[in-house]
Amino acid sequence: MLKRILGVLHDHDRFVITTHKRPDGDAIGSQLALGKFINALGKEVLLFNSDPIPTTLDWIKGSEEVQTGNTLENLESVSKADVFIVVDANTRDRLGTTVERALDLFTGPTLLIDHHTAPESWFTWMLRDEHAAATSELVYDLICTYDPKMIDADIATALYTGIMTDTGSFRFSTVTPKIHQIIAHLLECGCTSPQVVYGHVYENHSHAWPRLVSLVFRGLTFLNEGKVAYVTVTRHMLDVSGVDHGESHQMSDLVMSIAGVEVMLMLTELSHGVKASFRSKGDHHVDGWARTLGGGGHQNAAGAYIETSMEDALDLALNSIPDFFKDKTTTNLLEDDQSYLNELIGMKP
Ligand SMILES: [Mn+2]
Repeated sequence: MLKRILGVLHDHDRFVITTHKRPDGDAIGSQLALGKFINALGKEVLLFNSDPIPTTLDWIKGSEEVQTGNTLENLESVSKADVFIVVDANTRDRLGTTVERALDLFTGPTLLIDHHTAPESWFTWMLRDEHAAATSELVYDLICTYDPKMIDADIATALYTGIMTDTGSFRFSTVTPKIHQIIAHLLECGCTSPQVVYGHVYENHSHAWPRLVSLVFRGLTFLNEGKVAYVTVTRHMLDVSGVDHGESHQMSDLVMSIAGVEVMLMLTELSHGVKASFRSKGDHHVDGWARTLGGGGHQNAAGAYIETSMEDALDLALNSIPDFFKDKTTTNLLEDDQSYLNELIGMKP
């Protein structure tokens, strides 16, 4: 599979690489690393996104090359490209309206590199693994299959940032020995120090941030004996505190840090609807919960966009909780285990 994708890169000359709207560390990390790699192969690359890179990530080398507007120049590059590559997103509407519009001008083949479930069917080629910790892990594998020496300090830093952010700083269930081996290699390749990367991404809050935290946590609610917690971030709270909604998503880590909380829901009011963010620990599959609301994601982190008022979104989300928990608690024993238990019961005097 990796060789086949390298063949695609080898056989073409002009590439566009895009990623999802409101890009996160893995989106930008995998995009910049892949872009630099393809450049190093002597090919032309346009990095093109719907939304600008947030300040928590715009220090990564290469960020300044990412284009965001539907300018004539960008649209011309998209229409003339040989291959359109999407990283860290697998549906058209995740790309945002700017990229969606540009994609209308593109008639060539498309390549998906991603670790989310259920991709749309319009991709010509796919490098995907839903068990991968991050899209950056897949980009790492791709580059290393070509030549591990291609990983320079900039690529290493971009990939490190992607893996760090998508693993919750190396603590999610997706973290394997292989992930730590990759990280060891990235550090050997001259990756920026972990402390500096973490500082840029997570220790970068505005002075308005604690005001928002206090407003949001006043409304923190526990359900199911404290196993489920939810918070709402309203437009009003954002306005009063002066925090941009892009910064508010880190609230979910604070909620998950409360003892006993296994599942978290955060609803953030946007201009035309509500963004629902789900987080969980262990075996609670929140992607199922997100799917009932038209979204998706991973086992322990998922999201949905609900086009209603905050009140209705909260109703919809909370009404789907009981099913969600029922699904997880009524899991039947495996047939073998059940017959073993039956045997034990049969052996009772
Ligand atoms: Mn990702």
